[in-house]
Amino acid sequence: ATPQPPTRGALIVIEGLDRAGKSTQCSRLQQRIPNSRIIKFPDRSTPIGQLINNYLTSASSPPLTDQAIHLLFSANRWELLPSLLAALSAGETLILDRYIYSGISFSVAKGALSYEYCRSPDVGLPLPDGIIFLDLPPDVAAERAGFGGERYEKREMQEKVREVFKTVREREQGEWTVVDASASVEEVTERVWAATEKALRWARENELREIE
Ligand code: NYM
Ligand code: MG
Repeated sequence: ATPQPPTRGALIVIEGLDRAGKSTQCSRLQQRIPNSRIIKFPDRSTPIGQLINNYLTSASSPPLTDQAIHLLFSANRWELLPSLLAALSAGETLILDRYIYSGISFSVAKGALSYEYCRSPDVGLPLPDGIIFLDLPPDVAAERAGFGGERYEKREMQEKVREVFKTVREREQGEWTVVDASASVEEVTERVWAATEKALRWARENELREIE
């Protein structure tokens, strides 16, 4: 018989505001899913990622315009695309800590860029098999650890981002699951896992699609 190519890996996205518990949930998933890897966006290790890091830590002077930083966040995803696709077709499951949905939500929340403008540079990237949104009111998030010094880590900004994320969930294709991230870590873990099992099943039976 002809050797069969390996089943593709799944593309799973964890989204949420700063301090919603994304990193914890990503590493729990990674431990639970064989042959899986976490990819964090922004990936600050690349040259584009370093520009993004400078912007977030206010080290770029004068600061980049809203358009410029928005396009860099997207370019940071496009530069990783070949390695993401190679991993998926080799059967590796990718757990993304943020993706285009953070890209749209944070940039729209700043007030000057339209929704359509913000989503357009990401059109053509792979569509996730499942998107899990860890929902946490910003006041609860602030109590958890207090915001750090990075740009966007302000209460009013986080409130706006949370609002835009609601629109994103209504408008963006893909299988969305909202998990109340104020529940205990164990409860959140179980709900995230239930959504992930669905995504893993979906990925076994369906080809990878592109964001339209
Ligand atoms: N962020 C993240 C964006 O504004 N656009 C994007 O496309 C992505 C992926 O960067 N406050 C924002 C959200 C965060 C900040 O992310 C840094 P992290 O996960 O805290 O390193
Ligand atoms: Mg952060």
